Amino acid sequence: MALQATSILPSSLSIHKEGKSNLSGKDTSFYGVSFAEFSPLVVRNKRELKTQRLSVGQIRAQTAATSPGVNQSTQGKKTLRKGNVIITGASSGLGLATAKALADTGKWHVIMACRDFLKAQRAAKSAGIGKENFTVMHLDLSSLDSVRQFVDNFKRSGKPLDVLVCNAAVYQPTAKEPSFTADGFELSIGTNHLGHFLLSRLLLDDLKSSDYPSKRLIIVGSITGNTNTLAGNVPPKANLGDLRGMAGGLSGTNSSVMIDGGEFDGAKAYKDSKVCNMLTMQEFHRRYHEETGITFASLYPGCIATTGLFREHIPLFRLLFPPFQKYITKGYVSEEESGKRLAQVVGEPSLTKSGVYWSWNKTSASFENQLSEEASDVEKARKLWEVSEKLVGLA
Ligand code: NDP
Ligand code: PMR
Repeated sequence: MALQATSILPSSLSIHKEGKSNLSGKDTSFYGVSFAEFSPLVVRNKRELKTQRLSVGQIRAQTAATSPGVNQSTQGKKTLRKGNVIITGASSGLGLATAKALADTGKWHVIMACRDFLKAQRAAKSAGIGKENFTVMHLDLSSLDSVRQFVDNFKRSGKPLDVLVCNAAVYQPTAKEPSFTADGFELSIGTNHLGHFLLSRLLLDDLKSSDYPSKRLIIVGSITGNTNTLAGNVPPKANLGDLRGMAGGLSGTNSSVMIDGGEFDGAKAYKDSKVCNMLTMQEFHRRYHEETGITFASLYPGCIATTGLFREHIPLFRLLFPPFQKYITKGYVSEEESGKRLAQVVGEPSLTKSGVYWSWNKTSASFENQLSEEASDVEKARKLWEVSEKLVGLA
């Protein structure tokens, strides 16, 4: 009996090894490819079979069952099933544009994890996202209870989780006084970092047990948190210091509301939160990539100067920022283009490498970018992880 190579697809994929996906380099439609495109996966001889550590009996058993991550059509043609991707903050800007880009392929079902249910529904509708391609689920990242509730609801839905995108953020550049999350953390760090930290930790097992060929956890970073760039040197600069404020709970009662223990500064708190996002991605990579095969990635999608992120900035800034980025720094990207970029990090077969901070050059080609010294500090990442675990009640 001829062995059906297709029946052992997932155990054959070598996507767990950094930068060595054995998916065809030419294949740009990873989502929904026909099986012929996975030709390197064919088991050719007994020795290969041995390395797969599968007996013929096991293979027969797997042949009979549905192949993981795969649907069989009535014509017998096998295609990858629709991927399920959760995107936080998909009600506007980058998150919405990414949801649109993924939904338009017909190969993804997008779970829009948003704090304002109606806004998200309306946004999806006006973006033209087909009803069958998205679900809105309530998530308020500024409440750890809400994060836990969201995770429970998602688990109860019975859907597999293939990709998680931590995209939502708040930016308070003009705030004179700090504001706080439901749990009493300074709002920017609490929402952008701690909410996502808990969410990712609670959903890690779901990602791990997904049978999708490439599962990913993506946390959106930014150039402004990286002090090895011009943009990252515009004051106030990101700096987590020795994390003394964070260790004190960021509540402002017995300690500072800022991670480094300094005076409140909304713009700095946002940039610090982006450093936390990039450090967290790398710490996930170090702790879990080998064991789980999950790809952990971060990115700077370009300067999307028109989004709601700048809603609290003064009107003059909002007027001048887009032309400044378009014509002076040339760092500007449209929301649509940024969505396509993040969608690549979600699903492109060429971007399976884990532990990478992706950026795009002037011709919109992706490349592995360098993080600043602080954003790639291994010891700081470990410490941040441990302090964050305590604050969100995981340790
Ligand atoms: P937007 O303000 O358009 O999007 C942010 C999203 O986060 C909104 O959907 C918002 O919801 C949501 N959000 C805010 N607070 C919460 C919360 N407590 N719970 C759940 N969702 C919440 O900004 P962008 O699209 O620009 O930002 C998206 C990501 O891109 C951020 O991580 C940002 O740091 C990053 N980024 C942006 C750049 C830019 O130039 N704009 C550059 C580099 C990175 P709601 O719609 O209800 O307000
Ligand atoms: Mg910046 C190559 C130059 C470059 C780029 C790519 C950005 C991106 N910025 C650049 C340069 C400069 N900016 C310079 C020279 C200045 C001084 C005039 C400047 C100023 C500036 C301000 C006041 N830039 C800003 C602000 C903001 O309030 C934005 C911010 O920091 O949000 C946190 C911002 C940004 N500049 C960027 C990007 C991507 C942002 C916004 C969003 C983000 O990082 O998430």
